[in-house]
Amino acid sequence: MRLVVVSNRVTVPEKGEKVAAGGLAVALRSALEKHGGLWFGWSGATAAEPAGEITPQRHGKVSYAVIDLTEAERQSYYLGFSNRALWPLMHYRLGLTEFQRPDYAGYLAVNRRFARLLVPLLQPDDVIWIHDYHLIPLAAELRRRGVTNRIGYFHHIPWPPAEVFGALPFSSTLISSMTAYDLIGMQTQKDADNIVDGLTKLTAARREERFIVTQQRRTLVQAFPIGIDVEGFRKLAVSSVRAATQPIRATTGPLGGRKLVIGVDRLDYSKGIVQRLEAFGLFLRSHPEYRGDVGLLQIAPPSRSDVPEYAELDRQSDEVAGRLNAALGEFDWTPIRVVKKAYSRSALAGFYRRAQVGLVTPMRDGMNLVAKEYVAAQNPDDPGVLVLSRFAGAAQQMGEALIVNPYDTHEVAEAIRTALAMPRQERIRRFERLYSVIAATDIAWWTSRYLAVLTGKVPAESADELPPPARVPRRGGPRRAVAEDAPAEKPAAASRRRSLRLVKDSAGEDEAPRRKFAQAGNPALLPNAPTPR
Ligand code: ADQ
Repeated sequence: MRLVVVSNRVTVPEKGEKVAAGGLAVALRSALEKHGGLWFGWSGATAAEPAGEITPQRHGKVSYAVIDLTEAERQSYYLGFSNRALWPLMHYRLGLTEFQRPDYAGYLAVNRRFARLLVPLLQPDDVIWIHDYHLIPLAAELRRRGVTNRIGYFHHIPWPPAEVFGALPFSSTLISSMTAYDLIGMQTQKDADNIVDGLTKLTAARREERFIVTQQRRTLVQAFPIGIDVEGFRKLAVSSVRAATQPIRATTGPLGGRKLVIGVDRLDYSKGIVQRLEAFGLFLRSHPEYRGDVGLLQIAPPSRSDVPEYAELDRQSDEVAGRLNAALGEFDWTPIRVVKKAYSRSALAGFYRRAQVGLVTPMRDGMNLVAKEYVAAQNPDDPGVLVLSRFAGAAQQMGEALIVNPYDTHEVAEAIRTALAMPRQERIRRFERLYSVIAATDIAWWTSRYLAVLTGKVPAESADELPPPARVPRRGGPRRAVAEDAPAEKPAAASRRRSLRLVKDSAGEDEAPRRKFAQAGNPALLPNAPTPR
């Protein structure tokens, strides 16, 4: 079998380029390398004329076939129908859903063109795996052109109930095109139930156990919770904190010995960033004893800035952070910092490990990989606490986080306080459970499981079996935790550390070591403390 992956955006690697650790793109690339394969999609660029035909470029065992879109296609297919109609609709935000007939026509036309250009590149034993909401009708277009290969779809974002989806004009036509797939993969069981509900209510298809049945086909609908490269990300976090790279020094340096709460998201209204800033402000107002002692770092690079709702969100987050900082800040302490840039995986992993609280509070999210990255990056001996929205798909697997309703600012504010005050043993217990779940269902498990079900190697009856919990990283007690996170140091610093160790060795459990170290004046030796400049 050869694997053909189709996704909206495809990045062709530069010659000799090393692939960064982690992420969906890396996992797909390694699946393609294993089976030999083709990756097809939009280059992300625009051209004056629509592409006529494409010649794949080969990199090792993988060929890349990318096309440019015209500016009109980018506007209608990508910005219009995909991001102003489908994205808000799928995230249950009917009020933001903006439907325009010409956008829908552009969306269908691009899907038709993808199909027309892909068909000549296909071979009889190819297995085709199509990704995400930009390409829902692609399988139907391929079938119309006589393609009989196995075709699977994976939906990375939520799927709403039929009453919400049905509000979209042409919703029946769009959803019925899903029956051209052999396998529909969803992030959670709730999403799988919703699409089955939509298919049975809005089309003539009927349900038979886990299948949706039409005259042409039986389509299996199944949840496959997506994961990350947990072990790889954990190692990255350890090495990032040890190396104390520049972005980490520059961003966490000004914190001194203060605690850090972190949020990391694309700047998107589904992520609940403004509501999160308000919750942090409320936490500081309700618990003034924490003022001056803890800061929120919100990393939020802008995305889709040519969609008006995103530009407005950008303005709003600045406005709220500015207002709260002005009301609550001190001359030597800024409670909230919003940083709008993308960081390397290594720097992000270091930030997560430094943070005592990971604040992941989307209003709605397919899965949310940041929740998994935050847990993977923690120090097993002194882990931070994850505060997680119940509306993130990740909450279905990560019940040991502090689960909150992001619409309830008071609840989120109180969860921040609970997380900051949580005793070490309780933090370790929760971390170990979370880690064992995300490590068992990591990105390698996800890709191989999906492909095994799509190719029939795993029968439909066992498709929803999950692996047993994985082993958690070894703990070595507070001493090992310190050694693991201490930055590479000069001999003079090492001798200072030896004398400070006496303080640590006499310290009790829980928060005591942190306080004693801080009093001893060397925050660099604290498990999660920022490195001095
Ligand atoms: P996204 O909406 O993009 O993905 P998410 O799952 O959180 O959301 O993934 C974001 C990724 O971007 C993470 O790997 C994160 O580390 C990275 N990232 C965010 N800010 C960054 C920054 N400043 N610098 C560098 N990297 C940054 C969609 C769905 C999700 C689903 C994924 C995968 O919306 O629900 O989990 O696909 O299926």
